Amino acid sequence: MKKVLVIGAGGQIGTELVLTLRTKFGNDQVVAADVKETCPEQLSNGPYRKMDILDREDVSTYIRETGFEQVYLLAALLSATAEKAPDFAWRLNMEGLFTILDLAKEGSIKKIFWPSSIAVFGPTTPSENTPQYTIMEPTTVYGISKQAGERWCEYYFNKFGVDVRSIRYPGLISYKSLPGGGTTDYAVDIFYQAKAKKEYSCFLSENTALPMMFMEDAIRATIELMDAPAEQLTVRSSYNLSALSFTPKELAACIQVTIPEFKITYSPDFRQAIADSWPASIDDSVARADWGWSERFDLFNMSTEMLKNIDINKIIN
Ligand code: NAD
Ligand code: AKB
Repeated sequence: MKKVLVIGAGGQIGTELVLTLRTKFGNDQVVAADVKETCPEQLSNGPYRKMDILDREDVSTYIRETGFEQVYLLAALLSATAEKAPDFAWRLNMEGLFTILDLAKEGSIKKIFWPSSIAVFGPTTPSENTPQYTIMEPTTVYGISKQAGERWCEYYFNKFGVDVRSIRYPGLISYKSLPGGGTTDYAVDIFYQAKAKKEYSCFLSENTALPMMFMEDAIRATIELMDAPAEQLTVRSSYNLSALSFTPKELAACIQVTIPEFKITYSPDFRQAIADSWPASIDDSVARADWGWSERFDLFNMSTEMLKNIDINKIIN
C-alpha cells in the first residue's frame, strides 16, 4: 500500500499540497494525479499518473491495485468556471466524489480528504461570523455541488464508517501556483498586477468582504485535520475554517504600504453576484476546539509574503 494519492494535483492547492506531503512522507510515497497529459514541472520530484476522475473504471482499477492510506480529491470546477458549464460542473464535482467514497467503503482507501468551500452558504445565511451550523441555501452550481458533497461525506461516515474529512476553505491566496477560476481569484491577481503594472481593475466592488486564507495556513490546516485522532472530530460534513476577512479596498491599502503608487479601479462583473451571496466572515470555533486549528498569517504578513515571492512572468490576465 502506498501512502498518498492527490487527484487534481496540478491545481492551485494540489501543487503546494503534494510538495508538502512529499516532504512529510517521502517523494516516492506521494503520487500526484491530474487530467493533465504530462506532469507539471513543479511536481517532477515524485511519481505522476495521468488520471481522469470521471473514468471510474480506470481510477478504481488503479486504486484497487495500488491501495492508498490517504486520498486527497481536489479535482473540481470552481465557482466562476462552474457557472459557465453547470451540467459538466455538477458531473465533475459529484461523480468523482462517489468513486472515491465507494473505494473507501470497500477498503481500498483508508482515509479521504475532500474539500468543501464557503460557497455552501448563500444569501439567507448570516453573513458575519457565519456559524458551523446555520442556514445553507447556496445559489451557485458550485455551492450546490459542495453542499451535496458534504451531505454524502457525512452519510458515508455514518452508514459505512468511511473516514472522510473536509474543510470549507475560504478563498486561498498563493504564489507558487495560480488559481483555477474562482470568485476569490482577484485576491491573487491583484498582487501580480500591482507588482508588474502598479494598477489593477478589480472584478468585485470595493466593499465586498470575503473570507480568505494564505495557502501555507490552508495546507497546514489540511494536514493537521488528516492527522487528528478520529475520536476528536465532531464534524463529518465539513469544518468551517477562518483566517482573514477583507475587502478589495482594504487589500489595496495594504499593498500600498509596500507600493505607494499602486492604484485600484473597480469594474464588477458576474462574479459580484456570487460574492454577494457568500459570507463576509466565518466562525471556526468548532475546528479550533476539535483539532486545535489556529492561523499564522494576518493580512499584512500574507501581503508581504505575496509581494516578495510572486513571479510576475506568470501574470494571469
Ligand atoms: P484548481 O482549478 O486550481 O485545480 C483543479 C485541478 O483538477 C486542476 O489541476 C485540473 O487539471 C484538475 N482536474 C480537472 N478535471 C479533472 C479530472 N477530470 N480528473 C483529474 N483532474 C482534474 O482548483 P484548486 O483551487 O486547487 O481547488 C481544489 C479543490 O479545493 C476544489 O475542490 C475546490 O472546490 C476546493 N476549494 C478551493 C478553494 C480555493 O480558493 N482554491 C477554496 C475552496 C475550495
Ligand atoms: C472560488 O472562489 O470559487 C473558490 C472558493 C472560495 O471555493 N476560491
